[in-house]
Amino acid sequence: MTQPKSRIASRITAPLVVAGLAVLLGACGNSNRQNSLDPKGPAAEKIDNLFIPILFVAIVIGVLVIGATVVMAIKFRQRGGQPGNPKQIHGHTALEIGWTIVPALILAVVAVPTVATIWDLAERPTGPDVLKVQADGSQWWWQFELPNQPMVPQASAPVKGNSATGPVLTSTELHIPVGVKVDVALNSEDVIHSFWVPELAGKKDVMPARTNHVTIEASKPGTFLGACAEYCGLSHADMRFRVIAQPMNEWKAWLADISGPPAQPYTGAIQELTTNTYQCTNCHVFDNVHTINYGPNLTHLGTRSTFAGGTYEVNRKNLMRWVQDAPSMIAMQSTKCRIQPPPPGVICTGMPSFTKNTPPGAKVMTTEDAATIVDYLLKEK
Ligand code: HEC
Ligand SMILES: [Cu+2]
Repeated sequence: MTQPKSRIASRITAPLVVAGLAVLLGACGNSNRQNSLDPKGPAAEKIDNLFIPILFVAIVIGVLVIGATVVMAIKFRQRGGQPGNPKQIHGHTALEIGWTIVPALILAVVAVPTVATIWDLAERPTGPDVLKVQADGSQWWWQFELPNQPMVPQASAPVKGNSATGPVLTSTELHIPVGVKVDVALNSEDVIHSFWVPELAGKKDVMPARTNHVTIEASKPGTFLGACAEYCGLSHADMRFRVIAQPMNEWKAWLADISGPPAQPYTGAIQELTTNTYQCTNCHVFDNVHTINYGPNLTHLGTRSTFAGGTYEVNRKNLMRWVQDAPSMIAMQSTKCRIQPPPPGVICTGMPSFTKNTPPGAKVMTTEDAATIVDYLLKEK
């Protein structure tokens, strides 16, 4: 005995729909810490306050339109024994004016708070209490620069590379004080990225050769997850960052630490390995001396919980693999630059491999040397 096709189909469809719904609803949990409907700061709150009422307007209109369509389709469906076409009508002036004016009015009403919010959010905060931060997006990591500013506590004695002489540079993790407006200037070193911390503010494009601004502020202490929100290459999903909001005194202590000299002496074996042997210093600094650099500032790396665009936890295993062969841990690098030698015309950017595709002038890295470097980095608190 064979079953009708439609019954077989419905037997497959039902579990599929249930499974789909489970996956969909699973994504709705509040715990992902990237929920723009759970705002933790004034900018995100303003967006939420605009979104929710407009969502309800849209739901009402949606239900009315879809409801009317379904009713019409049932009521005026072709019934058996009826001639082909229903009665044809042409033009109904009152109806047509009505369905033009009503949506126009609804849109006009919705536009008022929308435009007001856009203007409100575009306004850059001013005054001595505003913290100014520079965020630089590169494929695929973020650098944060806290320039010398009145809020930055000046060290009493000049310390090499500290905030008294240069900007405070860090990557992947941006610390901000709670309840302070942070004016983030955004630049890209390469392609278009987008800066988004859903619980704190809306998205803002990060462009090459143009500076955009976004204001973030956290009402409470916490860690807020951010991500690049503009597709920027195969490793786009690994271009994450986190904003860590701390009470003012804690933040000042963090700033003093992060802008201070390295925790351990940067001399002897570690200096030799990172400058001459492997030339890490072509792209990185280890001693907080701020010249503009191609790669992240590695001073105090051990204070961070993640590295490489927030993709990997700072631990021995991950760093050992990274320091020797970083491209194998970056999705887009894997397609081009892991091959030795790289295909003609391919420009390898980012962190090079020191075991597979060693940069000219550098040695092929030994495990012992990698361990020395990683041990140093992990202690760099
Ligand atoms: C050609 C430039 C270049 C050289 C040379 C280089 N790096 Fe990097 N490195 C980078 C770039 C760019 C990144 C960021 C890439 C990313 O996150 O995808 C990076 C990231 C890192 C990170 C992660 C830091 C963070 O904040 O995410 C560590 C650790 C690191 N490099 C260590 C080293 C060590 C140790 C050496 C020498 C053995 C070295 N690098 C040599 C360019 C370089
Ligand atoms: Cu990006």
